[in-house]
Amino acid sequence: MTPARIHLIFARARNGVIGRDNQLPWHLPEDMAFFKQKTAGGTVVMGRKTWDSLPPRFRPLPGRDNVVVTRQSGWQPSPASERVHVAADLEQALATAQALGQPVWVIGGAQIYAQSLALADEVWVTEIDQDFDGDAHAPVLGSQWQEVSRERHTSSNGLPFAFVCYQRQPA
Ligand code: FOL
Repeated sequence: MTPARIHLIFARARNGVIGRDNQLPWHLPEDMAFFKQKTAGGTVVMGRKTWDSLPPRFRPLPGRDNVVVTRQSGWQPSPASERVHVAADLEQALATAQALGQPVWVIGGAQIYAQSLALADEVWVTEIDQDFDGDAHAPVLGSQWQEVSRERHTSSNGLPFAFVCYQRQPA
């Protein structure tokens, strides 16, 4: 069996910010809809802080298997759910995710993105054309990453952004 492809997905401000105080710094419903549509039917892999940041009514993210990475040995998701798996590190999380046989989406946060980029095939970035204050930053995509598509939009609140797909160049 060929392992499922690993995708990263995040939204970032012009200055690289992805989060502030464990929340998204912006309100961008069009991007949330895009995130939901992209990850639907797949497996989402996230760090424990990202799990904590999800709105309780969307925890676990519905219609997707959820894998949470934490070093805390006794950690259990609340609410308990058949569709939540707990992993002790990223390697174990990706093994668990790949065994489910669906597309794998790494959904953050900053620590998990930084660790998983080297293992990813494709990265979907919502690039927001404005700087935001924050304390969590996107990983930097090196020159091996090539932009393969870009779709420009303006949100209902006037914020310009683009859905951009990057693929790793074959070595
Ligand atoms: N990727 C992108 N492109 N944008 C994001 O905002 C984003 N956020 C995270 C990871 N990757 C991202 C992590 N943070 C929800 C909330 C925060 C979050 C991820 C998801 C969430 O509530 N999602 C619901 C949709 C809610 C709605 O429709 O308003 C879901 O079902 O996916």
